[in-house]
Amino acid sequence: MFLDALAERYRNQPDKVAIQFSDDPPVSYGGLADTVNRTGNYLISLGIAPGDRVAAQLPKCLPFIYLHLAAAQIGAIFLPLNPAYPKAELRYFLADSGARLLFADRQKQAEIGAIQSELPALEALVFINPADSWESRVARHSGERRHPLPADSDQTAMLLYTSGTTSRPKGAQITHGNLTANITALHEAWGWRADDVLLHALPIFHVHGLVVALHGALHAGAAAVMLPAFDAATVLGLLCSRRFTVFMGVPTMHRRLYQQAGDQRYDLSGMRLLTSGSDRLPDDLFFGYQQTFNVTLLERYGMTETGMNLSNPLHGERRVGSVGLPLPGVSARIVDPKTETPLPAGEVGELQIKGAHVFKGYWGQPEKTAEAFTPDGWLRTGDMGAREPDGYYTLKGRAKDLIITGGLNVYPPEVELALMEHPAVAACAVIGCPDEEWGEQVVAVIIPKADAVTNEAEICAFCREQLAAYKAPRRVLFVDEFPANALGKVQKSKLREALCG
Ligand code: MCA
Repeated sequence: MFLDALAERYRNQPDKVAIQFSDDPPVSYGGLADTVNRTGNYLISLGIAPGDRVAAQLPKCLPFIYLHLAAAQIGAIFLPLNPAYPKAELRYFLADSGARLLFADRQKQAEIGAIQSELPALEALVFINPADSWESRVARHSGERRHPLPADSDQTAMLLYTSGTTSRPKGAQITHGNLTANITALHEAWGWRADDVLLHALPIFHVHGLVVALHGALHAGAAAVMLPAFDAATVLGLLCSRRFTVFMGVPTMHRRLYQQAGDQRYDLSGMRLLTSGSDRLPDDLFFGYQQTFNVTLLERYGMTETGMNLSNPLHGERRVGSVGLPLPGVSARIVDPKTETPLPAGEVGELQIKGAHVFKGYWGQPEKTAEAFTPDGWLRTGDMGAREPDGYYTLKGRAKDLIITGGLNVYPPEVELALMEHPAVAACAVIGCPDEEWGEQVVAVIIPKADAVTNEAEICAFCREQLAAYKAPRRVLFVDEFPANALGKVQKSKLREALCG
């Protein structure tokens, strides 16, 4: 399993650099092992047992990584939470998961300090200053691992919240076996090497940054240089430094790097691997990278519930507009959305996935889990696509109501639920409007109540109290009625045509 492979790296290359945050001294594989073991013993001293949920709402920092690896190592379930989640969302995730422990940024103490009294399962809320030395916090605990690593591949290692057509997010249970299958497939497909140096500019509260990027590097025994956040000028400068071999980003990041380059030409061909994912890579950006940076981006496709499924090849044709071929161990098919019968090459249908990397199910929601799979075990991705005769897949939109903005999924039902809490809103529909930088922007279309007095700024501010800022509408449009079909269902495609401009 992935933790056994990591333990091998700890033993075989203790002095090699594993992780380095730009402002901190580097952490070696031996140092990582010691601090993760101490953190695991620290969590046990706080009463954490296998199966318990340990949540962390922290900025991108070493304590977050130590807690993640330590929780997995002692058989607990790690719940990474976006620092942008306001108290309302945090309360939901903690209640739904039954988290026993939450590590949070001390800067949020005023905002969320009282939350513990509202959550009976939350036995401890530990505020930390991410800049403080975590090593000194756990120093009094043994640096020896006193417990065997989890051996049950079906044991849940992480809970990652994601939504779907329903309104509230669901906790996707990612198991030790899922992580192992995913990371070993990517290790093989992307040719990870111990002498790779990853430039890591992604958030680490999602699969992309935490698993595909960071686990990818650690599994290979490589080095991960962590930037606290993405900044185009900084990243472009570092990519040109020839210190790095791997970089992963979402299209919004790649767009900014491309814009940062302007009319200048750069040669990034020394980079071994540059990937794009979490949203569709626009064709102009694919070709723009070839002209401006002398590299061809490798586009891949994944989901929170599966990690990576399809990828353009490391060696071989990287096809513009395609998400490539099934990764090792992944089965993919295109089916008729109504009959679920497999479709021949070239025909558009729903993409379905099978493999050891596919998640266990949604936490506490057996019925939603059952809905996610066909009777014979294929995962319904909710993404529409087609398979070319030579096996390459292209995505053709979504069967589900979903907006992807800056590489983050926003589910309109979740935003609509928040909007309906506003006293001036009689009805609402949330749509995604195309945006060159973000891919899509969240737009709310509202039918106000009779004689209600409100405006766009007030509605946006209201949403930002309920939801993470990236989910809040960027624009609010007021209408008298919605286009509806014969069943009275709002036709969002007509709203997009009429209002997205
Ligand atoms: C930040 N803002 C956003 C987003 N991010 N608005 C819409 N969509 C976003 N994604 C807003 C903030 O709320 C803020 O608004 C303003 O932009 C500036 O905030 P800042 O944090 O400075 O934003 P940024 O630095 O410009 O962020 C852009 C970004 C970020 C770096 C592209 O969005 C990002 O890191 N995206 C990657 C997300 C990711 O890791 N996705 C993987 C999911 P205001 O000023 O009004 O407060 S996993 C997945 O999708 C699957 C598994 C897969 O295939 O990978």
